[in-house]
Formats: sequence, structure tokens, C-alpha cells
Amino acid sequence: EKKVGVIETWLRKHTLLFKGATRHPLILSIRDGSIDIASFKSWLAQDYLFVRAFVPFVASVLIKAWKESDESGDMEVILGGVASLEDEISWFKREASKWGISLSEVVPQQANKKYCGLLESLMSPDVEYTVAITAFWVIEVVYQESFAHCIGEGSKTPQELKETCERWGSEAFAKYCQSLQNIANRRLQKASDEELKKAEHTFLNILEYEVDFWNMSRGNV
Ligand code: HMH
Repeated sequence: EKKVGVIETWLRKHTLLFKGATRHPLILSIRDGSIDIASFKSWLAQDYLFVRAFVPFVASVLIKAWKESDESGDMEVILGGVASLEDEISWFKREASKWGISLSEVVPQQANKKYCGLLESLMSPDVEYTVAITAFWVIEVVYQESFAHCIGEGSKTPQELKETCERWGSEAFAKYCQSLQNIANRRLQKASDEELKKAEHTFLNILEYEVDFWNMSRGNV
């Protein structure tokens, strides 16, 4: 018998917050073409720093999968994630140079520091695999849902931003997020009430931090 996943239940329960993170004004302004390029550049620079902190977080999830997972296939999915981050960092460097951004001079803003601090706390060995893989999924899916919206039917996304939107909005990235969701759902199904509570709290925390992250780049409007 196929039960409704825990994640689907959360998405229904927390629709407003999820929409806040995935239909943020910055994303809507990319989609309708009204984006101020200074805002885009500010987002790009800050996200480069975020992704550098995201790498050790994903590596920590890989370690937890190796130690705690009941399914050997989890490791391949997470390892694929680690591998694609190498390409992503190269992409950020190329993209930054295209826009004339000097990445070595970028100073992390408060919301970015806060979010990277959350990632660091989730790297602790005390954080269960179930909680960590749920966090990993939500971090990825926010970008997938956001940028897919910018390339969907009727979008007026400027040509020079399309490559960015494709990176996270592509079918391939959607599939990868689905794999992460399947792993998270499988684990959540078997989790204790205590663990479920922690995972849901982390899910909500991340959505809030994502909204704050988008908000950082609105100061330039
Ligand atoms: C802030 N969230 C942020 N940056 C990213 N690159 C991702 C998520 C990846 O999905």
C-alpha cells in the first residue's frame, strides 16, 4: 500500500511559507523581466559564498548516509550531488567574471552568514541522517521550484539570465530533487515522532532562511 509521503503533507500544511521561498519577488522579477541587474549580481556573489559552505554540508550528509542508511542507493545520489557542485563552483566563477564581479572581494551579508551557520550546525554528528537528508532536499528544491518558474510558459526572463535559470530549473535537476525527496520520504516514514518533529522544524527553518537570502538582494532596487 502506498501512503502519502510526509513531505507532501508538510507541503500542504506549509504552502504559504513554501510559496514565499519559491515565488519570491526577486524570482518574479526575473520571470517578468523587470529584474534590476545589480540585484542579480548581488545574489550571484552571495550565492557563490553559500555554495562553498554547502559543499562540506553535502559531504557531511554523505558520511551520515554511509553510517546510517538502510539503502545503499542513497550514497550514489548524494555523491552525484557532491560531484555536480564542482561544476557549479566553476560556473559561478565564469558567470561572475562575465558580470565583472571579483569573487575574492565579496563580503558575506548577515542573512548569508546566518544560513551558513545553520548549515554548519547541521553538519554535527548529533544531527540524524533523516534530518540532514530532509534539509538537503529542501535546500535544493527551493532553487529548483524557483528557477523552473522563470523558464516556464510565458516567462520574459532576459536572455542573459536564462543560463542561470536552466542550471536549477532543468528537468535533470528536477529529477535529482525527486531522488532526494524519495530518500527523505522513505526515512521520514520510519522516523520516531521526536525525529519527525526535528525534521519538520528544520524544513521550516530552511524555508525562512531562503526567504531572508532572497531578501538580501532586494536592497539594490
Ligand atoms: C541560498 N539555496 C541557496 N543557494 C543555493 N545555491 C541553493 C539553495 C542550491 O539549491
